[in-house]
Amino acid sequence: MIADPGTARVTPAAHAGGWAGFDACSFPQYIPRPFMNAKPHVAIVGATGAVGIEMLKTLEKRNFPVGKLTLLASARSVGKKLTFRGQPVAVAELTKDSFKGVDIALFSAGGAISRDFAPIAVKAGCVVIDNSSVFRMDESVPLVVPEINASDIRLHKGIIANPNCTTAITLMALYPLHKAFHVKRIFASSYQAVSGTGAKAIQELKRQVEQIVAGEPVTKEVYPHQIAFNVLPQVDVFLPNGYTKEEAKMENEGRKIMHHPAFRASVTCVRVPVYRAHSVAVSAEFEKPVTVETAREVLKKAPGLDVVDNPDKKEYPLPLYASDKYNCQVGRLRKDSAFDNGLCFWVAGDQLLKGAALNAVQIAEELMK
Ligand code: 2RA
Repeated sequence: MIADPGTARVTPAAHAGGWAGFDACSFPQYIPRPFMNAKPHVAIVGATGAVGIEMLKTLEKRNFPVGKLTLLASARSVGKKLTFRGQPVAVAELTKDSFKGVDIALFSAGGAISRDFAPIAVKAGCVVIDNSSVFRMDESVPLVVPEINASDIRLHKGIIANPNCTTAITLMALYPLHKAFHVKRIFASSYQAVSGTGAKAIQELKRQVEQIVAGEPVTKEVYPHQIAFNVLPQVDVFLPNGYTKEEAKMENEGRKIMHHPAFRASVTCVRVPVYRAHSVAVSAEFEKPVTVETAREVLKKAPGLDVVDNPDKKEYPLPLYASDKYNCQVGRLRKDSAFDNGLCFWVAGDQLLKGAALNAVQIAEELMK
């Protein structure tokens, strides 16, 4: 049985022997390969979605050595063509026979598709890099941010999970600080862009802004409330403890990625009328004393992270400028006034890239090493 990572809070004790306390999902049919094809056949499942399109662009931009490319989606996208290296590539329908000869499959088509098709792909001999939450807390599945725990990739049994976008962006700044000062707990609030919900939510924000400007009644299809000129303190569904699934992921996935079973996180996730890039305000408490200066030195050296922190010049990370960038940005560094060994910071990152497509392609790059 695979536990839904959003529904259970993982206790520190449950982590003691491994990544997590969930039942293992094993893939006995997976036969490890001695080496990866030097020019792998790559498939993108969910190729026409917001993340799928970014996966395609990222493979091209980073010159990933794609030998053959297969683009897969639901029947209604068949016939569409996407461009890769200047050539049109037709989208094919995802079926159980889609994975013959495929070496690496990047999945971003939602949890139900991953649950049904990832084991089929593994059985066909493919390594799956999955962007859904379905396998993240399964103890047989590495959950990876390459800048943090790339070595976990080697333990895969056919599936490697991409983390939740808000968690990945937060950890890009938190993990280097953890290595230096040992984090105990965080309190955080996220400011999440509508593209995290998907293409329909982008259209909803645009439509509502136009309706308001035109003095027309606002229509709602995606969110339960108007998102234009508003903020919604709900991302994903509520759990019995009052947190949402999105909020629970920060602690559960953070523990697994950082190999830090005692990590605590109390998070409020908020949807904001921003098209792209998530931001997170974090108050972190550490075991060791931390100063702004020592934290800045640590963060300056962190891979995949830019320090944008010049309050005198009103310079700090902004989602508008973090969009389309591979690196996350951190700023507003200050001593936390409520903790003895505390630091506040603000981190922003493109959730379609570091929170999804880029992270997946980075995992694929690690597989090639
Ligand atoms: C969101 N966490 O922003 C999602 C995207 N993966 O809602």
